[in-house]
Amino acid sequence: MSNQAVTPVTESYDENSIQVLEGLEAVRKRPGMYIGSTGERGLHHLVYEIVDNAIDEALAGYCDKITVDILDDGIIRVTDNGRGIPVGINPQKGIPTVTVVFTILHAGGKFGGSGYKVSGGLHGVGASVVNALSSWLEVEVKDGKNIYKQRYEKGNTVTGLDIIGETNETGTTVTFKPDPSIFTDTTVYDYDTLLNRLREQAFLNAGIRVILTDKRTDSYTKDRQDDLQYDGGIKSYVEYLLAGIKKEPLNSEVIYFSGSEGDSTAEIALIWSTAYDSKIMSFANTLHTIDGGTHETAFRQTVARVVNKYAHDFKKLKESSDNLKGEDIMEGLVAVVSVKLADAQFESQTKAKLGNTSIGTLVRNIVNEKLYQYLEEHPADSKIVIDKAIAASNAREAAQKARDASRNKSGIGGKTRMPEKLTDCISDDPAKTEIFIVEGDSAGGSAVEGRNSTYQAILPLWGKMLNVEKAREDKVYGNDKLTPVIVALGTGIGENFDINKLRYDKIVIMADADVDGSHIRTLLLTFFFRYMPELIETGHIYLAQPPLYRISKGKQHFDAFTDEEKARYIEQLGGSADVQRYKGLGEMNPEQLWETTLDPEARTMLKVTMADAELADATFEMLMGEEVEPRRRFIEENALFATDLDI
Ligand code: 1YM
Repeated sequence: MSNQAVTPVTESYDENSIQVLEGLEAVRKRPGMYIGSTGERGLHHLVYEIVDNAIDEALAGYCDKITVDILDDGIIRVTDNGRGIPVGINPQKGIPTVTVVFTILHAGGKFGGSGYKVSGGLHGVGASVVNALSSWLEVEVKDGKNIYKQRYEKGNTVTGLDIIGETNETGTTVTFKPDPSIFTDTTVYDYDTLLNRLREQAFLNAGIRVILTDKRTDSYTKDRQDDLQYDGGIKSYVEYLLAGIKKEPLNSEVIYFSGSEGDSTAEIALIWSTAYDSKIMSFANTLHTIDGGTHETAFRQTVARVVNKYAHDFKKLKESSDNLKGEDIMEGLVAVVSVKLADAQFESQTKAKLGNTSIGTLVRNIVNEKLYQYLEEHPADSKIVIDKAIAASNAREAAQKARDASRNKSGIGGKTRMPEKLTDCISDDPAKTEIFIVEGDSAGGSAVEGRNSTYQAILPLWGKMLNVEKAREDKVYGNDKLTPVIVALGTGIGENFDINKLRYDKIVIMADADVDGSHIRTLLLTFFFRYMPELIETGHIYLAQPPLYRISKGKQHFDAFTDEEKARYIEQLGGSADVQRYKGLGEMNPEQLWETTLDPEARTMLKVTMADAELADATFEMLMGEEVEPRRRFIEENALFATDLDI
């Protein structure tokens, strides 16, 4: 193996290197202008710039494998099996093209040429910027005959383009060490940050194989390796996103369209899911356009238009009914929109928003034609999508009504209109009043008759409650069981919660000691925990404890809350007594209910606490799981997680 310099290089490189130095000095002076920041983002950005060149080579059809190795000492090595950066003398500069690529600012792939760079780079300035900001950088090019190598330090050529061996392979390897005097925050690469970006690239460029390996000897991600190749492209991306949100698909498969117009192409993949929000990712030249832009807007508008048109054309909506709103049609939608175009115009420095109007037209045309056709050809899928949008629309309207109701001023005297089912107390002194949330209408009736009407309000609830953990906020607002509770308490919920507006001192949940009662208790508490935690923290929530037995002998009688108590009372009464089992709140008469459960002098209540908020939260997290069975068991087995005696 020889170590000879390529002759023409040594001749002309001195004079050209002066010009080179001037160019790259600007990059070192103001690195932020070229890579956005010198923080962690900028550090990672260096890798993307080099990888982008390899991806361009892959998109040109000459390369199908790219490796990225994280080495010790903050060093990165990127290799591809493309043609290799040209090593011949560049006629304008008189030095090898590869040297131009690494040492002259703005020397990109197709300078002066016709094509365009499709893979993204934040500022598209490429290899020379990475070189300028590296302590050293080495490039190796294999051209099928020789292996060439050149080394640079802080952007300066320090060797000629040497031939260091022979080969019958082709490709480019770039190894660099980011300059710690530039990247003063950190020069430590994060595996997952690189992985995310490379995975994105692998999805957006179907078929390209990208292998990331952590070869550092001292890294908590040491020896990790990801081999990324997605022949399904953005279709696979949508499947990946769907798996990430852990929701079920509503369509039988990912829907995919693509089209092109002149130099521009657009690809769209989408699926509806059971999720309550949407996940729409848009890309322009493989750059994630976080703020969307013309391509994403066109997508959203046209999906809404097409679904509405189909729904009307095929009588899935009543003729008289309004169009479904875009936001309702978007509910549960998971989609990737990827466009590639020659002259991408971004509305901001960060390339977060695409501005080209022509690409909007392309996306609109594709979705108009192909989504409509898809809906026509898949009537079962279409019905599910439309039903989901109608459900979203109903939920939204119900939520609005409930929100209006909870803020509703009657217009006369500005007082909030109370729920119909509420039998309020006479006093409006929030320090003295109590509200009993009672399971079932009949128990509610007895409670109304048996209560102290000055201080005690009764609100009956009936039927199965909604599981707050499984519901979205608007469903909570719109739920006909919970709305009266929210309105009666007066505080509002979530962000709008205001404890100063609380209308009662004690909020007492009154439910039977059976499975249904336990269900209602747990769900109400879940609701309070999630939306009004302050009520628990400040000790306003109680559980009524109706007794299980009445033990009587002659004129004497006792109520027992447990079997042990029952046994004790029987003994007290001389070993024999009448034992009556209370079957449930609904079967108590008003007097019994007062004596056992309502009378502040005689009743037993449990105060709900958040003694260990973290534990409670973990419990709710568990309840939140997708699996119904463990949750059902929990609800049945746990009367509650809280409880202080309060007599
Ligand atoms: C590890 C980084 O840079 N690969 C790479 C870069 C180029 C080519 C091939 C290439 C491009 C062309 C022709 C062309 C570049 N070439 C240039 C320039 N991998 C990596 N692989 N032949 C080879 O675009 O026509 C810039 S990048 F300017 F020299 F053509």
